[in-house]
Amino acid sequence: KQQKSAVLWFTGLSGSGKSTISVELEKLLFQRGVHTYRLDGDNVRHGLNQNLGFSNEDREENIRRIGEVSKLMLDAGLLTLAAFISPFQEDRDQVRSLLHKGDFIEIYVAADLSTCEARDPKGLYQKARANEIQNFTGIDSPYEAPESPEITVNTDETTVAEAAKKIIHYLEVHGYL
Ligand code: GGZ
Repeated sequence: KQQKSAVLWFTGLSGSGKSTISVELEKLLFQRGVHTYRLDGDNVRHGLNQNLGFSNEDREENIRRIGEVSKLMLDAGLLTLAAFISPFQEDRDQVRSLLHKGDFIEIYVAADLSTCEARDPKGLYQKARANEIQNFTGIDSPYEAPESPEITVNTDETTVAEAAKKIIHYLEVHGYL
C-alpha cells in the first residue's frame, strides 16, 4: 500500500512535549516502513533560520520558511513531522493554506504552563522569570492555542507513548497509513 504524504504540525508551549512525542511517533512510523522527516528547532534554527530570533516578526518568518520546507518534503513524498511552538494562529493557518486540504494535520500538544515550567528541561523558564531572557512564550510572549486542531494530546494527563498511539490511530482512521 502506497503511503500518503502529509505534514504533521505540532504546536504547543516550550516543554509541552512536542519534540519528545514527534521522536516517539517517528519510531512507530519507522517500524511500519513509513518514510518520515522530522523538523525541529535543532535542525532548523541552527541552520536555515539561524538569522532569526524570537520577536513576533522573526517567529512569523521562522514558521513561514518551515511551512515552505514542509511543502518541499511533502512533494518528496515524506510524512513530515514539524515541531515548533508556532504560537500564532494566523501563521499556522498560513502554512495550512500553502497545502492541499488533508495534507496539513495540526496537532495541539496541550500542557498547563505550570506543568511546562515545572519540567523546564533547559532552565529557560527560570531564566525568563529572572528576566535573563525576553519574549519567552507563555511568560512575556503570547501563545494562541489552536482553534480547531485535527488532534489534541494533553501531556498533563497522557504519557508520550499514549500520545503517539493516539496520533497513529488518527492516521489509520483517516487513511494516511
Ligand atoms: C520561546 C525559546 C525562546 C523564547 C529560546 N521563547 O524548549 P526548547 O527551547 O527546546 O524549544 C524552544 C525553542 C522555540 O523555538 P521555535 O522555533 O519552536 O519557536 S517559534 O515557533 O515560536 O518560532 C526553546 C527555545 O527555542 N527558546 N528562546 N524567547 N522559546
